[in-house]
Amino acid sequence: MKRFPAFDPPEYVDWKPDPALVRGFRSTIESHPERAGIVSSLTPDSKLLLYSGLLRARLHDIELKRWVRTGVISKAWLGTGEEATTVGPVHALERGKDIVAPMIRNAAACCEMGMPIADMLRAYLATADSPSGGRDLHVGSFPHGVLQPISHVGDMVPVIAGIALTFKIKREPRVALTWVGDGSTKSAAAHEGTNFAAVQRVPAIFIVQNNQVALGTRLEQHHLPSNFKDWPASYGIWGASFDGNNVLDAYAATRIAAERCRSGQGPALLIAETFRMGGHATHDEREARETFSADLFTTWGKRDPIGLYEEYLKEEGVSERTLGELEAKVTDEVERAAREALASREKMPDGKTALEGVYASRN
Ligand SMILES: Cc1ncc(C[n+]2csc(CCOP(=O)(O)OP(=O)(O)O)c2C)c(N)n1
Ligand SMILES: [Mg+2]
Repeated sequence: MKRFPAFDPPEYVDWKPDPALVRGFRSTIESHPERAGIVSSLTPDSKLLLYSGLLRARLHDIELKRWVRTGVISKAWLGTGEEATTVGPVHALERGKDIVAPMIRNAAACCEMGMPIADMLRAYLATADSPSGGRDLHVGSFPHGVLQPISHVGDMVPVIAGIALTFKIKREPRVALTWVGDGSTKSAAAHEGTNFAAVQRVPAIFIVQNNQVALGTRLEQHHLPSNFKDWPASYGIWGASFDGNNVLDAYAATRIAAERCRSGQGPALLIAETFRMGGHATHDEREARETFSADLFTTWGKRDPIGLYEEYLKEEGVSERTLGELEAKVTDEVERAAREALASREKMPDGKTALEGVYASRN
């Protein structure tokens, strides 16, 4: 894809495929027969939809970064480098039926569940026609099956456990999914919610999104084991790890988890290993470079989830022209959404509307 020197992490600007990592992308899937079977049953179109999803996620974030740099907004929380951990799992769900609760770094879940990108961007502008009427930059849309994130990290875990419990009680073959940051796993709410889901055997998927950092605290400062591999067993539930920079691995692992949920086998705890290629938000990118060694950025920068997936698709016979056409389409979609959202700035909410929609009506 086109790289953006003004907005991309420096490691992405001149991104070149590393042959060993390109081979590794494929062998990660091939080394797991069940996942390999799921990937081989994907149609060429579904594989391209995953590619568009990754591009949409990246370009949405680039638009926000552009807005920060040009003074439209003061700050944005991005998912750069972690796109596959959001896009793969959402595509593995039954959209229109299942429910997701993205955290702010999983914004791409909104558009991949069908929300207009313009609405996602409007949330940052707090316009009257934004999803929460200007109340909050956290985005959700119940009709699209997307819960608006609660700012308190970890709190979506018990919410998702509760929604999954209703699916179980109503005997609906539906799945509820949320992502939990490595740091957020340390919250009481995440622990209570995961344990509740475990003992009630509800159809919930929890994805631990281990991007190696929580704000400015490195993983080893808040987590003594070197990874999360033992966590599913500690709750007595099924779990698996996937490569958080490999959209196909993320997709296949979630498909397996969702099928288990739908057939009444209880919740799943998936662990995604990935890396935050920027700051916690746009305000602390310099600090993030001090939090981690330059080597770590170099290592993970080579594993750009979009670059690696492009190489995979090319090996599968997808032409550069097809990739380019898709990129042009998604670019146009995001640029149009940005123009629409900016036009909404004429519609700022009246102060009194803050009192509306706080409580559900009785009728
Ligand atoms: C309960 C609670 N404590 C602290 C915060 C402030 N806070 C927001 S994001 C964050 C770090 C979360 O780290 P992690 O769960 O690893 O997610 P990441 O940002 O890395 O995606 C913190 C401490 C909060 N929002 N909620
Ligand atoms: Mg984290």
